[in-house]
Amino acid sequence: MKTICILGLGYIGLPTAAMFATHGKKVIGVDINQKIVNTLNDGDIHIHEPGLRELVHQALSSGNLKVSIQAQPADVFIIAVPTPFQQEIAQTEDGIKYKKADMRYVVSATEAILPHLRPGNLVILESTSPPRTTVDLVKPILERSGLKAGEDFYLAYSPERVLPGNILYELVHNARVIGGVNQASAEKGLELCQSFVEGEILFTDSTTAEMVKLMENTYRDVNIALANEFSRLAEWIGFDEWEAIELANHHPRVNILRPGPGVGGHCISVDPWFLVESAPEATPLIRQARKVNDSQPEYVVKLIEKALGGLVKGKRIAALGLAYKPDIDDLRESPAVEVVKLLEHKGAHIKAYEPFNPDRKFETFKTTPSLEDAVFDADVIVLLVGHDQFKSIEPEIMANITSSRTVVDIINGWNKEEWEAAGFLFFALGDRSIPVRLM
Ligand code: SAJ
Repeated sequence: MKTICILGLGYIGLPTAAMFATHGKKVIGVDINQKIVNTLNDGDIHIHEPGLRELVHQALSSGNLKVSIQAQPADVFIIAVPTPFQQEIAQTEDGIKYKKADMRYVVSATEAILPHLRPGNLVILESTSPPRTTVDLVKPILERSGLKAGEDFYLAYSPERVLPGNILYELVHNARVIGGVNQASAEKGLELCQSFVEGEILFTDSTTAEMVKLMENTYRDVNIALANEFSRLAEWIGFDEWEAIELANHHPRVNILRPGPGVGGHCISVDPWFLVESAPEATPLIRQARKVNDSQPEYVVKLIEKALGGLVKGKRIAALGLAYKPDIDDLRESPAVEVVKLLEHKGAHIKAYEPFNPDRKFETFKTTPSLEDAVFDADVIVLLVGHDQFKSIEPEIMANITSSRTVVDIINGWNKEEWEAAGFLFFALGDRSIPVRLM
């Protein structure tokens, strides 16, 4: 297994390609987007991820990594293309609404492998996919070659579970699950992973491996929904949710997650739907959690309205952070972007500052080049994402660069007493001091 062809050079494919290439494998990284291929060939990268630029540079300059828009013959093929959901909402006969996975990229990546598939090859699907994708979708396409999966070539599903922001460490150190269509396929996968994985490598069948990934992210989604629901209770009942969570988490079997503007990214806000799609009637809890998390931006907007004494129309709002989570540039499914869009829709004038995406154009607004530009004439400053650079802002310094004397902290990033001492009215998600019920 000397040569590896990786299809999809995104958040998973590119780090994986660079990792194999810097561990002695010959890697062909394939992306259908010519712009991405050009960027990489020009020595640049299209993703912000700590350490990735250096690793890709090392991989390319060693000659072990080559990038191309077309798949090429190899010993191993790894599919790491996106699996978004379809835009149209599906519905069961009983009227249950749900979102369905869009598997077009997996299908076309698998079809791109087909002309190059040879006896003895290993194909690994890494894209998060609905249960049974490996056996029901990928296998039949590859078997159009006349070769049999598990007999003539090896086929496995191995979910990638690295955390954006910490990808390079987790690629090496996380436990890895390999689900083969048969034992021999899983063993081949193990042999490959051993070239750089230092975490435990665990075997199973391909459908169980698909479920492992979906269950992990769904577990997280449901638990974040609970934390978000608690933030609504904080306003109803009048307690400080952050303090209550901190105290509850001293219990040896409790670990309540953090409330926030909602759940974003391409994983946790998407993957639970893959389970719902498989059995809409059997997944009411998962659906409800999605509903709670998807409605959290609306709730946050109500909180901002409250802080402004009722209406946001005509108000100048400085939004700090648009990424889907702290210290990364990724804006996919970001609830912070959703909050900004909802505020704009209600007639607010938004100035959003996103340090990892300054001066970026959105449909109806553009991010400011600097923090000062966003806040100087604001009526209210809203902290939406816990980027380190925001959490370390001194309230006295902010007081000097803004006309605003009101802040709304959605992520528990700032210290209420300090901001009040600097002359700000301080509102926060999950804070007892919100006087009137918002719902
Ligand atoms: N969030 C909260 N409260 C929390 C934790 C997260 O509101 O207590 C929000 C974040 O702000 C963000 C979203 O949830 O909007 C997701 O963030 P995350 O850091 O929990 O996870 P992701 O989406 O970046 O990465 C997840 C990880 N899965 C799990 O932790 C189970 C990662 O290991 C997976 O590899 C990744 O999904 C993936 O690719 O599926």
